[in-house]
Amino acid sequence: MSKSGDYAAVRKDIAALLKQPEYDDGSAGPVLVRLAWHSSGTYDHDTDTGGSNGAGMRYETEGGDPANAGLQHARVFLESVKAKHSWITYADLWTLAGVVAVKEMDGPEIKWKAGRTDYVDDSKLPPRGRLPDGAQGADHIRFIFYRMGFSDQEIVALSGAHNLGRCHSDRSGFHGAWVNNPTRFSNTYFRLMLSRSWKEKVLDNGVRQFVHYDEDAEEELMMLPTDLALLSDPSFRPWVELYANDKERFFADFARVFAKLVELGIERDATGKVLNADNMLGGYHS
Ligand code: DDH
Repeated sequence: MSKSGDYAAVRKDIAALLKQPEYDDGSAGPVLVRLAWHSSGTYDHDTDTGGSNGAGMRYETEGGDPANAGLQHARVFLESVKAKHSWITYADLWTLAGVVAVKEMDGPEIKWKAGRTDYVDDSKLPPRGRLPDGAQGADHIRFIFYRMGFSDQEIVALSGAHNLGRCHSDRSGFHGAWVNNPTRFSNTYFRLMLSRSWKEKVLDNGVRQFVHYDEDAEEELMMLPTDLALLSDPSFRPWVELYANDKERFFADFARVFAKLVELGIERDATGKVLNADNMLGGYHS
């Protein structure tokens, strides 16, 4: 057990569990990044509902949402960290794990602040259906991400996370990785999107995606219909081109926007103290 508030100790233990020789590409990193994103990406700006506060994926309504299939692996990986540092909230642990994983996979340093609560406020629960559907196009992407308060540029920067990890037929129905080295953060996703020819493929399960095969590659690479919508949309495309050509700029923008993502719905005072955590906890105990 570490001293309450020793986030450096938590970061160290998250970094130490990333190597998982028996799992996927040998790393828990990508699925931890997805856990941080899905715990935050239910946020709705207008109604101030959803977001990482409450760590709702611990419960069936959100945890059992088909959009979150597979994320139990990420939560199980983190249980040993939670056991050792029981003072940290799940909401903080899940978002911090994504931030640490990006950095450990050679990505940018992302600013992260503590203070999220695990108190479940029933009036803030997100309905299912708030996360994006990879089978759709640009209108859908905008509908989902504008709801959280992101711009077109921010949407493209965030999508660069698909440089990490892979699709699993038994989770989303899609299959394969976007890049050849899916445990190293880079701008390769944007470069491949622009430079390869993507052919439509209907998988045995009826799911439609796009694929490309390089002669010297170990496996066929893939893109979701939503990924390629970034190419065909005139307002998204210039950002794809910028990030493909300027890795530093992509890293800087990704770091800023991911930090914004994990802050959705978290209200802080000028000192950074979370306002909608202590108040709720107070109510909870009374
Ligand atoms: Fe994603 N994503 N994502 N994604 N995502 C999947 C995997 C991963 C969409 C669909 C899928 C973001 C945006 C979108 C990661 C991070 C981020 C899978 C495959 C699907 C499907 C799941 C599976 O089968 O296991 C769609 C649609 C969008 C969209 O923008 C329209 C964003 C914004 C992020 C982020 O982190 C900021 C990561 C990492 C993975 C790899 C997970 C793994 O297990 O590996």
